[in-house]
Amino acid sequence: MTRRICFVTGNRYKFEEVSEITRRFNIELELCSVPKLEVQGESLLEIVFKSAILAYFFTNRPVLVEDAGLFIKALNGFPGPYSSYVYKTIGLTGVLKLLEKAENREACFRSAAALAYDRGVITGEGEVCGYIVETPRGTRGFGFDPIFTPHGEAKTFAEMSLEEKNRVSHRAKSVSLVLSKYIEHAQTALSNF
Ligand code: ITT
Repeated sequence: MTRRICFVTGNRYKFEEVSEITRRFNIELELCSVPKLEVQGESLLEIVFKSAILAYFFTNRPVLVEDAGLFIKALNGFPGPYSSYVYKTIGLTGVLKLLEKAENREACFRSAAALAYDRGVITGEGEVCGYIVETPRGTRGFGFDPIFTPHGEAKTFAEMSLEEKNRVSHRAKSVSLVLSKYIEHAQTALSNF
């Protein structure tokens, strides 16, 4: 049985990445036609949890929300929850400038995902750590992809195919966790029927 869920995002690259993951679970992903309401919160998890409930209120169908950020060690975790704003304002060049004198270039992408449906909200988190390269490389993906290389890899995210990025990414981890719990819950519900 093919299930359908809708994904609230304004980012088409994210939609493509997440579609590739949902296909592995035999789930068809659709773009939700509701605006993404980002509630202020302490953590990514808190934000997606609240956003997913709000989205479910509007759609009344299984709805997925995901939020991510880049946390740079030498900058005490900055830009973290401000990643979108930092990307739009100082961009890759600005971030590289902030790291000019840094000896430690380690950074982690973190992601939180939440799926709201008629039985509640399922959440999951994912992380991938690596380092910020000195010069941007690659043309694929979005955001900070050209300046981030995961540990154990030679390519930046922007040099990887979508499948390669999804093998290690923060988003693939959080979304896969949520989807496996969702399938498990749905199967339990059927067997209890
Ligand atoms: P939504 O509409 O889904 O919110 P968004 O682009 O605003 O899409 P996020 O809030 O999840 O995405 O992420 C905030 C920023 O963090 C995003 O604009 C990117 O600059 C950066 N970012 C998040 N995930 C990334 C990834 O996988 N690769 C590169 N940059 C990423």
